Amino acid sequence: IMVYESGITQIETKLDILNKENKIAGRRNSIETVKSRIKTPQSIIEKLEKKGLPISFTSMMENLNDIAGIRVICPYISDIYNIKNMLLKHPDITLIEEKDYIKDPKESGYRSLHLVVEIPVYLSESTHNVKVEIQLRTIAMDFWATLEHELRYKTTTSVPESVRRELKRVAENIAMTDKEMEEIAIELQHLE
Ligand code: 0O2
Repeated sequence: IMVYESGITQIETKLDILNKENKIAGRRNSIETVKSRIKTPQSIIEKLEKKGLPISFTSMMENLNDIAGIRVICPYISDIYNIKNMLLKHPDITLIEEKDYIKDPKESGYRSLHLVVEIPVYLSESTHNVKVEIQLRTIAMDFWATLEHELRYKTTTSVPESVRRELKRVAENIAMTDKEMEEIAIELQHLE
């Protein structure tokens, strides 16, 4: 767990440096908030069981990519791709997997960019390549995902089809608003 926490810290530091650099250069902040978490043992066991995988330390290390998770919340959609490109330029970061749920939203309406990256963590006598899942999304996407997660994932009864459709419709409205806000921001930039 300490190694996973160190992986998170290293990526958080990279994001923090980017923010500071933007500030000094007088550019607007491309990161609104950064949240991180380590998956709980209970949640790790549940995920391995769900996938029909053995419950062991090796199985966890080999099969789960989201033990260490970072969520980066950005003002605009373009910020998401800028941050991705910036992170992937770092020689110590290797992209393992990318799922672009902004270009191809999930059936539920969920939108985010998911990256699984590997980063080396140097201990006194060994080096561990740690996988970290980075979820990048806008403030609007985060608003939807947070409330939908609470409503859908955590309910014990299954969500009726009509409610699923409603949630998807709301996600589409939000996506439209995201695009409109970015267009306004670009228009204002051109005036400067
Ligand atoms: P938690 O508590 O957020 O960690 P994989 O993880 O790749 O083995 P899967 O399902 O293919 O499994 O991964 P996917 O879809 O790339 O990402 C899973 C995570 O994305 C979820 O984590 C959620 O955080 C988020 N997510 C995916 N779909 C939805 C959705 O429809 N609504 C919301 N609100 N979030 C979603 P966990 O593990 O479910 O939980």
